[in-house]
Amino acid sequence: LHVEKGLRRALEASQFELLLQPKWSLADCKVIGFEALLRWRSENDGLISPQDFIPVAEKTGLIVPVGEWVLRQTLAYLERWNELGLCQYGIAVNVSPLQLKSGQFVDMLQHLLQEMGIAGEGLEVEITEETLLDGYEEDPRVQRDLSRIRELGVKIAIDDFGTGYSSLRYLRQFPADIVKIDKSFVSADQEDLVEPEICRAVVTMAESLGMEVIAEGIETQQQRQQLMDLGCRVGQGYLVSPPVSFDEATRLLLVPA
Ligand code: G
Ligand code: G
Ligand code: MN
Ligand code: NA
Repeated sequence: LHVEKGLRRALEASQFELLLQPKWSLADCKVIGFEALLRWRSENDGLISPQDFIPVAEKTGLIVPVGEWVLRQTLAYLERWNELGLCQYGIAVNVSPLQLKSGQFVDMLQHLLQEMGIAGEGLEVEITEETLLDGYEEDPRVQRDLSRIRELGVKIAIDDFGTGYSSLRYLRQFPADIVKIDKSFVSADQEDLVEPEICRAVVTMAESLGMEVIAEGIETQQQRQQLMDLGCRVGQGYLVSPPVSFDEATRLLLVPA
């Protein structure tokens, strides 16, 4: 109840901040796009991670307005970059299962793109493998929603891939453009890849299906090199950058390191 009240106030008092984490080319570490990651700066409890408030937002239905705020903010960022001539950079947003199940997500997405005059091509939607596994066969609406999202030009990425205990052959049934290898296979406390065989299998399978692969959680040069050797081309992780503010992200694009 405490968190629910806080979330309502956060929406009114704009206590949310949407950080951006770069996605980069493994070969030269050049930034090619971003993932939007939400933060809540609470008056009483400081910075709260989405892991701690998204579940409450889902239970209370507040995930719908929170999700709308995230989308609006993302489109506002893209609009700003368009004005600065930085229109080749896209942003991926995380969408929770409850947002999809609310049945309002795609209508809202379509409406906001129209209202703000932004092309869907600048946007990606990240949906976890678990959500896809749960929803895809049982709920025909999820399938229809995914098709509609792609018709808007928006790309679909399967997030946290490999954690949903699905076998690789499930990959072919999802209408996705991008597969994100979960960071648990990439980094832990050592220097090398944790599960090179799994990374290789995902890369091979995704390539044969014409999907792009992004490796998450890259923290060391060794991991970057090993992933390149496995045929992976794009990555994300602290090695190049943690999630940063919009201004910092824009600076990265205007003044490349
Ligand atoms: O940034 P990070 O560690 O702290 O994110 C923690 C979890 O919260 C991740 O699983 C991430 O996908 C999720 N998350 C981050 N931002 C959002 C968001 O805007 N919406 C939803 N639904 N989940 C998010
Ligand atoms: O579940 P999802 O993949 O959407 O969330 C990404 C999460 O991973 C975020 O919480 C983000 O802050 C975190 N993250 C990003 N880069 C790294 C990294 O290099 N190492 C670790 N351990 N976590 C990372
Ligand atoms: Mn994600
Ligand atoms: Na992920």
